[in-house]
Amino acid sequence: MKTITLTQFLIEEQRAKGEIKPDLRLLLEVVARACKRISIAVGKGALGGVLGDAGTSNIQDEAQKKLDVLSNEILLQANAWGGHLAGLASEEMDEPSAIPDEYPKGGYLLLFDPLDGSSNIDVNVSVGTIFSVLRCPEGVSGSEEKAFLQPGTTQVAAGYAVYGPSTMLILTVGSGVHAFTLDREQGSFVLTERDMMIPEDTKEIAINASNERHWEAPVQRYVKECFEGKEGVRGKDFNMRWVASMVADVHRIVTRGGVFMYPLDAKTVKQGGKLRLMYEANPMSFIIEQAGGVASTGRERIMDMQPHKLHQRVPVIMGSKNEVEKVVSYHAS
Ligand code: AHM
Ligand code: MG
Repeated sequence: MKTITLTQFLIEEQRAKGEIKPDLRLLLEVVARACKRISIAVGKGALGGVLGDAGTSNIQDEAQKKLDVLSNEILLQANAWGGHLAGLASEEMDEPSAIPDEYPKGGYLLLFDPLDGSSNIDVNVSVGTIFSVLRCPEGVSGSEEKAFLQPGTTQVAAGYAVYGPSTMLILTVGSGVHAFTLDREQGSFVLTERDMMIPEDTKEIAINASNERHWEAPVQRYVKECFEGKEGVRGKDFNMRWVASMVADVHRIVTRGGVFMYPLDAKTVKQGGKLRLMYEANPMSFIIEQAGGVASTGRERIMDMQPHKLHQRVPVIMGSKNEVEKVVSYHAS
């Protein structure tokens, strides 16, 4: 098989479609390099002394793991000097981070969840990095929150790295979704699947079912009907999977179909949902839509939402087209 590395893929895409200019290519390569470093740190586990709590908490009052803090540092350091960014924002930082004065600034904004699913770190279950790339609006500094408050439809690129049995990078620049697998011996990401497509139908749902009593009626109805299986109105058996790492659950769905739901519930209604719009829901929605799926809050397309704050939360229902549309139709009725 002919090996196509991430660099070669990005250059060839630019030649063919003109979408990946050198500064965007640099950005994506730098993010990929940072993900390699995070993959190495995650892979060392207890041997690297990186497991356990950092003893600090983030703006959402969640206890930070040592690897949350380390992954954030790796992404910040990697992206500081290249001259491609105007600013960065992260789940683990209260405010956007400016590019240090000694380095030139570029036209892009990078948002990330440095280590998603971090409750899984200490039990050796897959975690990941999620990222979203925006353009910095004219006349606004990339260290200001307002620069980042753009709907998901304006994303230039998005992706995630999943640190599982193998490390993979899944990427879109708005023309399909492509998968790269880390060749650990060579140290490079190699293209392993082009144009991933999510099947429109599925028999697999992903939801934290312990919240059932807190969900809204449309989600309760949908999940109940799935669980009734062959004997119920759906007339087929459904399977359920919940890793509690959005990256791992979404990766399964991008690979073989399914529906991922972290819907609005009575516990999170005040804050608008559990997952974060800017660096979790939007980039994952971009990937899902580019792979032929649908991503909704139940009431509107996630990527159409006009954000009003950086750490905004949002209900998330995404994955196989026909199933997500069914959940949305239950909300409408
Ligand atoms: P994190 O970014 O702090 O890790 O939180 C987000 C994670 C998602 O990866 C996952 O889908 C969800 O939280 C799991 O939540 P729960 O523990 O309520 O099932
Ligand atoms: Mg997360």
